[in-house]
Amino acid sequence: MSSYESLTTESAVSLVKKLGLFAQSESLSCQEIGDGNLNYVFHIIGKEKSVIVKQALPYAKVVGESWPLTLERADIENRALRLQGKYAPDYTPKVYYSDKDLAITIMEDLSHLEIARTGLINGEDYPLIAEHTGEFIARTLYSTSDFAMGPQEKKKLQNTFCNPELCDITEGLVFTDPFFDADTNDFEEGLRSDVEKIWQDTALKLHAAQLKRLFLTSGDALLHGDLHTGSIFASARETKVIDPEFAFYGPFGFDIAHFTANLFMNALSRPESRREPVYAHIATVWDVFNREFTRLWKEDNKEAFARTEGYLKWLLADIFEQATGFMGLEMIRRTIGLAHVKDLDGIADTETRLEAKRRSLSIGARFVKERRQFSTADELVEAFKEGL
Ligand code: SR1
Ligand code: MG
Repeated sequence: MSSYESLTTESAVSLVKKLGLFAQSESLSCQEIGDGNLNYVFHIIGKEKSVIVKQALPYAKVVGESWPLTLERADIENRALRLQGKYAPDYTPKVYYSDKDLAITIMEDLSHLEIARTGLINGEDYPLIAEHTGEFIARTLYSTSDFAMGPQEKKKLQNTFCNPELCDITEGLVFTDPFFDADTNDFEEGLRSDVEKIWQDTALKLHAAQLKRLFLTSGDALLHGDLHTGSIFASARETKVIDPEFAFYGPFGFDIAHFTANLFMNALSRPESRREPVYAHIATVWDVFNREFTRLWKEDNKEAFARTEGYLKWLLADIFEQATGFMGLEMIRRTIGLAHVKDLDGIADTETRLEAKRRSLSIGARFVKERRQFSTADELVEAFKEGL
């Protein structure tokens, strides 16, 4: 029988003391600081150290108890963090303790950093964020792929990261619902005619269906699964990727697509004169991803065809094409689906906000439909500028 009960600030403090992370006599401060959609996050501070206690709730916090959700995701997150910590230690928070029954992970306190989405909205540029995130994605993906592990070991690991309920959220909220008059959709009335055009755009729906199939069936590597700018803590020098509860074996292009889509949506929220650093991040993350993936491919590869001329070049081009499509879908769903982004929702002036959301929809749709016609990040940035 499971011993799950949801933590309070008091029971979170008792737990960290019982685990010996702090002395029984120490006076600790504890605050629930979770502002995500799904979990409680307790920040516990002592005299000399501090920790984060993250607990999954048996339902989606963003909707309430009417949307039950598996607690298994805490175990997925904890195991994904440990693997990401193995392959990309500089960019992953340290895990101190986890408990499957209580659905908790106790980890490094990153409160000296800031959630990148918040910082980017407030005009921070984080000069190293794209380089670090590109390395994180290339290393975690390559290291869990057939190329690095060999098919047998990879399949064994893949079996332990099935994550059907969280994948179902993505399949619904990202790939399906925005293209139909679904109850989960949430958009401003001023966008209704734009949204109805999307629902009637058969060509766009066919592309969405093709990309959804890729997400459903491609098990290339262990993805983070939700790598938007709210899943990154950053400063001018450091980057840490958090919250891999959506981790599962999926297509290589998915994580980089969500990172770049959220950068483009941040660019939409900035005045034109402040957009260049964001465009530079999009070029850098692709450069670094390609460079690092190539380095790992050449250094350690179990695939017999690894040195076959043209294979790596074809694979990187294929990843770019699928990522361009996934990026467009993320730009569409964050505008009209259930889960929005503060970058766009936070634009105070109604007409400016609606215009930015219309741009996110039209540019997103172009990325989805024309994904085969782009081959470099600079071309994506050019297309984005044309769409403004
Ligand atoms: C009910 S969860 C809504 C969204 O929040 C997560 O961060 C994922 O992006 C998901 O789609
Ligand atoms: Mg999250």
